[in-house]
Amino acid sequence: MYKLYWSPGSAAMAPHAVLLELGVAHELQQLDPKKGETRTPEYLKLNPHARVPTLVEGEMAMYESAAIVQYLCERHPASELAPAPGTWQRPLFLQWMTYLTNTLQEELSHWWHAEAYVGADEHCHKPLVETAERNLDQMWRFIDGHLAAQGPFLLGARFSAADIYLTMLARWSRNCAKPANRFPALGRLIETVKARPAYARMLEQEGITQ
Ligand SMILES: N[C@@H](CCC(=O)N[C@@H](CS)C(=O)NCC(=O)O)C(=O)O
Repeated sequence: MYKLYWSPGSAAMAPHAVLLELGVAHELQQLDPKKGETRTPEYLKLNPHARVPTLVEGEMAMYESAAIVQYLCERHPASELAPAPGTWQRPLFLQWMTYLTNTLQEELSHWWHAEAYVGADEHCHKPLVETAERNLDQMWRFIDGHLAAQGPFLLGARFSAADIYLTMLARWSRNCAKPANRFPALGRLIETVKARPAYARMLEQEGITQ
């Protein structure tokens, strides 16, 4: 039985949606970071970074959303949420998952959490946020171009957990000057993923309407 520690709209969205896609037994434990619930001694033993998500399975506890998603796909290969090791699409799946978490997610983090990078002085936030906005625009454009040429999904005709991850990140751009869903091919992918029962259920359970 899996246990997922989460908070609404956070990086836990993708693992949460993947658990529902897989249809595996799991327990959800909601935490409120603002109330210090990610900083209790018990939770810090599971996740020393005091963040969500964390996945627990028996004695095992792991953090990092992208790693959790990849682990769950590996544990449940029959779901075909990721291409199997050794198949030709596997490297592309790994490439996209790493690009999404390492590059796109990091840039979104600059946009949302400038203070974590340049300190509390708000004068320093503007240049970082503006740069992040420009970089994000280029990244969405790049992904949109890829989907237009080789989509409809990141792996072409094949839906995968990488599309779930991308849809989670796309939501985080909703307050940017040009959000991800304004790019046509990207917008179509987002709508397709949001229409999946598991993703829709995740949004409902997290109380997310926009
Ligand atoms: N790279 C991590 C990022 C985790 C992360 O930053 N989580 C945020 C929510 S999206 C969090 O827990 N923030 C609470 C805090 O910083 O107090 C992942 O993808 O799991």
